[in-house]
Amino acid sequence: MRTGAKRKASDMKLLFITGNRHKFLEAESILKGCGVKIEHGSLSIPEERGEDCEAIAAAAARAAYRALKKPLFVEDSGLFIESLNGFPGAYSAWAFGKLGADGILKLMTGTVKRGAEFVTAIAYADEDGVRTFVGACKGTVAPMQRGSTGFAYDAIFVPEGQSKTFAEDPELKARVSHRRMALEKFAKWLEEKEKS
Ligand code: ITT
Repeated sequence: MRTGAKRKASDMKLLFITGNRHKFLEAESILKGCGVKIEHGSLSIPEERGEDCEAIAAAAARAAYRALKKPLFVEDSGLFIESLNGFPGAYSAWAFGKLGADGILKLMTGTVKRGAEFVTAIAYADEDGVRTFVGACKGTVAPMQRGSTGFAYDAIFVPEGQSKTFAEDPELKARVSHRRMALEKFAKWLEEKEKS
């Protein structure tokens, strides 16, 4: 028998497996606006190594579904900095733990080229397999940390066409972030799935 995946999206409480509370709260708020309710789940799944957030998220969703046997989604994200050849990218969590945002700024000392992109890959798994939804937000790396909201690299990332960092303007982040872009695609797909 099908489980949560066949219920109406508006009735569903989808399981989001993540160890990052900030990600969960942002996703909860964005998806609520799309009529999708989520619940938090924790599961220790060894993360696949690689540079591609989409492939990492897909592997994690597959492993989590194999373990829990219920519809769920995971997210893999990263900040890809042009002048650092995409670093920290899919290694963002690790790099933040080792260097922090200031360590990344130090690597960029004297760098005029400040382009960067935040990427989020959502992977949803159910009995039909895995679907992925990728969102991106282009911007620049600020010369110093600014702002006090959000998490990790929010204080050094300024989205394209803006002057404030994500950490200075959480409402801006909620409107234009990589996470919003991926989750909106995901919510749209869930809605279509419900209709079919
Ligand atoms: P889970 O894998 O358990 O979901 P995680 O934090 O380890 O949590 P990732 O492997 O996807 O998740 O690491 C992404 C890292 O990228 C995250 O820990 C932050 O350092 C950074 N990051 C991702 N999204 C961000 C955002 O919106 N703002 C600031 N930093 C972000």
